[in-house]
Amino acid sequence: MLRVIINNNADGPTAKQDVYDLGELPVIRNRLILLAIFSSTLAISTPAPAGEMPIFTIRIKDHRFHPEEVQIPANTKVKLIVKNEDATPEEFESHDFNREKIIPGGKQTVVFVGPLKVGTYKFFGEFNPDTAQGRLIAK
Ligand SMILES: [Cu+2]
Repeated sequence: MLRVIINNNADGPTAKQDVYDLGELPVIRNRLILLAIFSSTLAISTPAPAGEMPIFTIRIKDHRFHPEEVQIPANTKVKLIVKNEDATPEEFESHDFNREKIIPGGKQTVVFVGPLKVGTYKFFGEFNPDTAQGRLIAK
């Protein structure tokens, strides 16, 4: 058990002393630990710039994009998750924002895009360009 001894005056070690029982200290320490954990949780959940990146999911099904039009914020880097739900591979491609990525059947990939200025940016599935057509609308 811990005790804190406080001298009431400056008369030396024989002076009257107040003794405080600090049997509660472990509880205080536990609270401090909890506070520290809580504080670090706050620090982690504080949005970092990278954590704010908007995410958009585009599915490929029957050789078409779903949705075919995706609105994204202009002047902002965004993350596209492209899921190929067809059995055959597809190539997600765009000349407008200069990306090209093959996605095997049943797989998905991540494509980072931008920041793009306000405008319309086409993309297509190079293996099925007759049907797989889509566009990003940056606004
Ligand atoms: Cu290509």
